[in-house]
Amino acid sequence: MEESPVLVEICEVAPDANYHIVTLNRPQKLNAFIGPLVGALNAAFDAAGRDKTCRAVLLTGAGRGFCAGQDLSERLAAADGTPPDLGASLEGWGNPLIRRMRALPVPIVCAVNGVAAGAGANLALACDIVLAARSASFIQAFARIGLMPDLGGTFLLTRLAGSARARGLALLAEPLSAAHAEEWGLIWKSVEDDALMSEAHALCQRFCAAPHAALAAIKRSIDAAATNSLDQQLDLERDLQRGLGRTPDFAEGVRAFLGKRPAVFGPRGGG
Ligand code: LHQ
Repeated sequence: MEESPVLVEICEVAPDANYHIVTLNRPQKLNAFIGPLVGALNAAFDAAGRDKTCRAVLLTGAGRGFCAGQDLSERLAAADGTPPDLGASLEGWGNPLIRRMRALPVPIVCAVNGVAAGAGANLALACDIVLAARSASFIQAFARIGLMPDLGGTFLLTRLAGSARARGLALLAEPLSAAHAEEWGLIWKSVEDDALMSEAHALCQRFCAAPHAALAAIKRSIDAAATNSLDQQLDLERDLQRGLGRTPDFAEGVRAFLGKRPAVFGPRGGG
């Protein structure tokens, strides 16, 4: 029987707190996207959203690559002379995937274990905390084959790296090392290859004990800041902070601070 193109493992940290490990699993093709893989990936994020004990998602790739973007052999094989409708692919699974990831109320930690190319690079950039192995690289490979960045790449790259670097990366389609990606602010950190997974797991474990509603509000507000005016953002911060001030986690955080002890935050609840 063929192996599943996406593996999901649930790592339980406490009875009411776990994280989901989502592994792209077509290592022989550097985890390039095919229909069943993207279907399973969308389903994996849906499941993480539904699981009220899930406090983080760890996304990584099996084998030596993270993800090489759309499987180009699938595209070509499907063409019977009629060009493919890439817009339909984006409408059908690509855009919903990025929207799901950004709407997920828990952090997504991406462990980029090897090359991240094309839509695979932008899948990584759409995560909340991106760790990359020193040997990994990011390639906005699209222009090499007559395409432009998708999966939010033009939005994410411009905001993360600035427009000069976004233009260079997209127009030249050259590999960017993990160290450079960190230096340019595209990712959180590049780490030694053999430390990648342990660092990613440690972050997810930490999120399992973190105040859930605060993390969800941080994720939401930082995303909103990309397009909000300062006035809109101030209003949003007021509203979200008002809600957070009423949570048991805030009360516990303050008690713990005053008592000079570590805080013990509650479960994810309905958020
Ligand atoms: C692949 C692929 C691949 C098939 C490696 N397809 N087989 C469009 C439509 C809709 C929505 C989403 O977004 C998009 C936009 C896109 O994502 S378009 C695709 C953009 N991606 C690329 O153009 C990357 C193509 N791949 C490469 O340039 C290289 O493979 C990289 C630089 C990623 C890695 O190079 P190497 O380390 O030298 O590995 P390799 O090239 O030998 O690849 C290993 C195998 O994986 C090989 O198969 P084989 O059977 O010969 O061992 C490749 O053919 C296969 N592979 N990427 N995208």
